[in-house]
Amino acid sequence: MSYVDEVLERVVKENPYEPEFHQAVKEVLDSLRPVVEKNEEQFRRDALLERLVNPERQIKFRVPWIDDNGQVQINTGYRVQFNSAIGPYKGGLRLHPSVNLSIIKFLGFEQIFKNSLTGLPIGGGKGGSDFDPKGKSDREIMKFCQSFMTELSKYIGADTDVPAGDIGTGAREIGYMYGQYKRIRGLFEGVLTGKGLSYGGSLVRTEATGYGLLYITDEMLKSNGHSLEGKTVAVSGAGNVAIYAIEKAGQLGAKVVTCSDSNGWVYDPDGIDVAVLKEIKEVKRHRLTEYKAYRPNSEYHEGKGVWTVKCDVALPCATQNELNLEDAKNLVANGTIAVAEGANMPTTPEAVDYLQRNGVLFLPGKAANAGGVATSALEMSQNSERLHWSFERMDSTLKSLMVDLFHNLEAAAKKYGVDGNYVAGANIAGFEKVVDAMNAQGIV
Ligand code: NDP
Ligand code: 2IT
Repeated sequence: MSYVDEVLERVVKENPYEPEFHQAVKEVLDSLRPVVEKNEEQFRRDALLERLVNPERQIKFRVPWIDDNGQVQINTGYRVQFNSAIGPYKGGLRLHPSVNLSIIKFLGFEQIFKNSLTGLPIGGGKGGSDFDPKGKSDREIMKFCQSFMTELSKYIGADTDVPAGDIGTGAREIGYMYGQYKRIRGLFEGVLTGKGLSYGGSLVRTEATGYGLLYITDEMLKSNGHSLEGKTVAVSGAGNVAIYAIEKAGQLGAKVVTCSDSNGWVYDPDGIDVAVLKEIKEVKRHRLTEYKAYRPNSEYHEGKGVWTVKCDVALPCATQNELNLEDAKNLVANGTIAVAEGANMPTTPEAVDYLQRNGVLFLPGKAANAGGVATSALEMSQNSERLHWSFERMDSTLKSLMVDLFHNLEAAAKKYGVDGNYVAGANIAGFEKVVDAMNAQGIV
């Protein structure tokens, strides 16, 4: 049995009931086969892949808080510190009722390679809780965040582990968590990113994931003889990533005709009005059912349906496994030329395979959504030098970083004989730097 297959088998056996984690590991290790085969003897002797798939540390804790009725509520908190070979652990905190160890481990594992691809000195980690922010009052959110940080603060720090936002964690939650960290540790330091601008946050961090997704998608299209100009785009999600993806797509001359939340989806033939979307989602924190009241020409549908709409480019920006084989077949039948993942692992393995076999350009999340964490790393730099960079400087740095990232993974794919396979290219390019650092630092 090959070394990769042996490790895959062990991962499934030793981590039962973690399907998302198995899925993420399998995708990465499968595409690393050409690299592993070249170094099989050394990697096996050093148990390199076993060390890569085993988190350095995983922390699970109780989060008690009191709701507005005086009832004590209990949630579970997680922080998985996966790999610190190239820098302090870095990755978001997800607040969603679906959160469990499998989801945090898949996200943390992906983060190792994503962070490496940015070219910046950040290791991989992820955390979160099964807390559901929906329907909670502002005070309940604050109480949860304070209790969560009371425990988490023991394990993080500006030079050790720097969390940020993810699903359910935005500027409001980061603010409450930062306040509690400062109160407990007495340190005003860059321990979280995605902070507000008045207390150490960076310009462009809010926009970074969505903007970065569009910069790299445009570069991929150009490299293949197309461009975003004049294209019709389908986006799923209506959160931080989706909103700024829609905004930048418009600025680059494309028209986005869909968005969605967990209840339903919107089709706007004239193009999603991003100001309306921000008003509904960022200001009012309401549901997409309201969109039609602002835009009478649009349609609202219950359930799932974004991928049935005819589009040139599809950008899944909601959550894992939201684009399946049937959706991929719809996209191919509708003539879609490119899919780029704004979310983490939104496309199922069968769907990725179908898209690639049918000639659709496919850019995986660890490359396509890396602009968010890259900008977080630049927020860390600004905090360390106690300076603040301009919007223009941040935006142009983000853009050139995404363009370089694309060419690096394109070159890595070519080097290993899988030209045009950007999944393999991203995994290989991300892996090479991490392995080099792990080898240099000995068996730890
Ligand atoms: P938000 O919480 O801001 O928005 C999430 C959006 O996705 C909402 O519209 C939400 O709908 C929808 N959604 C979430 N879970 C589900 C689900 N189970 N089924 C259907 N719809 C769902 O999160 P972000 O925009 O920050 O994150 C979106 C994705 O992007 C995630 O995969 C995240 O890991 C990834 N990502 C985020 C980065 C960032 O900087 N924020 C960076 C890189 C990746 P509803 O409101 O109904 O729940
Ligand atoms: O998935 C991700 O890359 C994020 N949620 C952002 C992490 C970060 O540290 O900015």
